Amino acid sequence: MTQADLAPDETVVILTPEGRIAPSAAAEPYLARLERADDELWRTALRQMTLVRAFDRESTNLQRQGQLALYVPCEGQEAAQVGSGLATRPQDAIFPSYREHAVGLTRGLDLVRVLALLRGVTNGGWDPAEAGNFRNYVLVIGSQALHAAGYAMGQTLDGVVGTGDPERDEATIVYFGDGATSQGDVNEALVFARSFDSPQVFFLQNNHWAISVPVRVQSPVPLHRRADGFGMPGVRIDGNDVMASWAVTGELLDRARAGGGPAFIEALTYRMGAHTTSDDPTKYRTREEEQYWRERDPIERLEKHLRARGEEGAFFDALAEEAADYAADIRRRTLELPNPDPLVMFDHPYAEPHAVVAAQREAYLDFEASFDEEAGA
Ligand SMILES: Cc1ncc(C[n+]2csc(CCOP(=O)(O)OP(=O)(O)O)c2C)c(N)n1
Ligand SMILES: [Mg+2]
Repeated sequence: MTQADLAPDETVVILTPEGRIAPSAAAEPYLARLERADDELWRTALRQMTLVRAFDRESTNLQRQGQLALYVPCEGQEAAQVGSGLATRPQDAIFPSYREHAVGLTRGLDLVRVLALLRGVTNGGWDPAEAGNFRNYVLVIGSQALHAAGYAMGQTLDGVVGTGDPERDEATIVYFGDGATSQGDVNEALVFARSFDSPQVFFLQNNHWAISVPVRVQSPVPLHRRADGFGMPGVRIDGNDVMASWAVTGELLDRARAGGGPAFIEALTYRMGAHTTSDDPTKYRTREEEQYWRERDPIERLEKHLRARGEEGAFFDALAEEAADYAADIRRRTLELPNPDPLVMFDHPYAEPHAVVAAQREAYLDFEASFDEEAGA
């Protein structure tokens, strides 16, 4: 990864790493939208990014302390996620993979539900209807792209696309990673979306790694250019620039809601931490690369911008305090999550009784009973 990858002619950059508004040539079509944003929006964005980072670090600690089976960090990707999340409208449908905690926050998801999932005390995690239509996480790489494609086709069939009523028109946004672009599901979803001109935005977070496989192995060409082959616009953004993420996603979601069809966004970003808490990135990547991205931190650049705009220190102090309280509250509520009755896991795989599940349930009961026998012996 070099600066050349952020070539201004191909990448939408609005807020530089130094916190200055200096739009690249590719940003030109999105600048009118930027006029609609005010400092209040950017304060909201900074607040959400800061809360998620505190959540991320607290959750990593919880996993290390044996309180979670696994944690999937999103540190470094907050701008891509918060910017695009804030660009959605309440009626839109959001299909995440498993790292989109910050998008969830923008939609009103209580992030304790993510930790309930990773603590293994819930099967699905949350009810999307109560979480801003933020759908459930999936671990099968790329599968959500097809779920989203089907949902978006349904939005067209429901007649909620291109009605001209901005409160009514809907779109779907699906998040996936650079590794997922090699999956059949993602490619099939792109074909379907364009064939049916569904109201769907494909949001790729290119965090440069699929566990230990670098993105250059997934694709010899910049991934946003693949959109051309599917017949839809492909826009690359500086994914650590919350303004670029917000403006481009907003523009392409508007287009989709109006009946203009699907579009593809490649957000260039970086997974600062491990793939998950089961991974050790020191085995496959260099300190220099990590340092390069540390210097492009999405939160720091927005903070610099707001300070330059005259935001007082008291705002940042209050935010730091709020983030610490938020993390402490997440910890407390995670430790209080009730353990479900283990037999519940056999209740829902099928609507009707099923012989294999019944046998597994019996085997589990025998297993449990064996502890009583041991204790009695
Ligand atoms: C179908 C499938 N194949 C393999 C895996 C194992 N796996 C889990 S995460 C991952 C890498 C995904 O990388 P990417 O799409 O770039 O997403 P990121 O984790 O970087 O956000 C793989 C191969 C899986 N979960 N599902
Ligand atoms: Mg990746």
